[in-house]
Amino acid sequence: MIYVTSDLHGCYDKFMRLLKMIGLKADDTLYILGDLVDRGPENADTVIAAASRKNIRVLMGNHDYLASLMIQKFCMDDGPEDPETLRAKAPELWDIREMWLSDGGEATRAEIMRQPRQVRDVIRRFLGRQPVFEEITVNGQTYHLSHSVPGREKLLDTEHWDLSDFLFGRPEYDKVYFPDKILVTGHTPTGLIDEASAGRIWKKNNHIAVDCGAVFGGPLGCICLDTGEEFYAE
Ligand SMILES: [Mn+2]
Repeated sequence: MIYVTSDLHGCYDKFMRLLKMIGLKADDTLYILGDLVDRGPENADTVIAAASRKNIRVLMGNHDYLASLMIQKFCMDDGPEDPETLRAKAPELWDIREMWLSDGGEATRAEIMRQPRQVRDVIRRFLGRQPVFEEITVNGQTYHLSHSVPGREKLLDTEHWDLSDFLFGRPEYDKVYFPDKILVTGHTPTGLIDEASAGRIWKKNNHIAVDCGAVFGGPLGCICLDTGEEFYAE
């Protein structure tokens, strides 16, 4: 069976409950469409749990990309942490660091700094090396999986794709992109697509949006692509 979830954001307990709920077997695959870290309570454990299972495939989200870069630049030394010393390591990224910290990165940073250097390195490598999209076929139906997608015109213009389109893109949920392909994405909590769908997986116009806002108090949503069955770990 193929399962898809997204936007764990350090919600380790919900992640563990979801794994139990779906009963993930050795020959099943669970896709996580990015944003393993930031905002939530257990970011390091969430990454390690995902990285250590062969039947879990992770695609990169914007928070994973940024966390990987920030850990590499600012979190690998154990020396003094005064702002001047830190800033000197990568002055060109200092503003981005501030943005990351205020957008949920502080939770990840604090946890990462408590880990041995070797573990930090494993986490930042894992977060930084995942693919941004994957296309799969289940029961004859093709699915495009990624953290996000850009607008329809941009996605159809394959020559001008940019990495950031799949990390920060703004999907047009009111448009069918492909008549024969379903786009499965996270990144946008479903309550923002349609208020009535808050906390539930949203399906329409050959889109499936799976981010149910686990870190904002919603469940961690998951869909089985073979059966259509939905799972919600509270
Ligand atoms: Mn995101």
